[in-house]
Amino acid sequence: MRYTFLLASFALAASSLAAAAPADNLVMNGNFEDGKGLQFYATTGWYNCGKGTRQDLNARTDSDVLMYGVYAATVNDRYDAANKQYALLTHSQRTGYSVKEGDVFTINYVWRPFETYWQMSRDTIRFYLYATSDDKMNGPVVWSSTHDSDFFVGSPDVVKVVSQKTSPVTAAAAGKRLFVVFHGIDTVDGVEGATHFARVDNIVVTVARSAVPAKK
Ligand SMILES: [Ca+2]
Ligand SMILES: [Ca+2]
Repeated sequence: MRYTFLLASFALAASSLAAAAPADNLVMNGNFEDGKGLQFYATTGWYNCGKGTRQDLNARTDSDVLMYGVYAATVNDRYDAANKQYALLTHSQRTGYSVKEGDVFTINYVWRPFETYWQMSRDTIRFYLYATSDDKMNGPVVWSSTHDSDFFVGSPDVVKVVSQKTSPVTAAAAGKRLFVVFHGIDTVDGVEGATHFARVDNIVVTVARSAVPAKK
């Protein structure tokens, strides 16, 4: 009887563990908890490909508006449209995943504005997934999918959950490495000016094979 109970308990524990295990997240350190400092060079997995590519800027914060765990990414909305340069703080990661034709990715994350330093009716979070012909971060793009969050509505004390699906990977990108980039963007002017901040956390990017072959 006791043995059966133990077995049942073990089975339950094992199934709970399986259920609790996250789907295969293609992003390393998507919760920003790994690292030995706040800067990009001290935050595991993340590189600043933003304007100036300064790795001494803060990739994450451990103060003010915390979300999950101790750290969250800090982003801003500055995008130099004239020069097509990303925001000053632009998190990028060369994942360990090689894309396949027809792959569709699901992007999940949470975010919130940083108090009043975010323009609710014009600033959003932008995620950009892509692959390049030479597998270099700034190489020729052969497939990409861009996704903006909605504008933030409601109390900035409540985090918003975002879940979006990319377009299918095209044949031209098959076998190339997946890059994940995100930053804030001012949808109205997107140019230099006052800098507005927000927080992003718990990024999970998973892959599902598309039922529909990608267009060639
Ligand atoms: Ca976190
Ligand atoms: Ca703005």
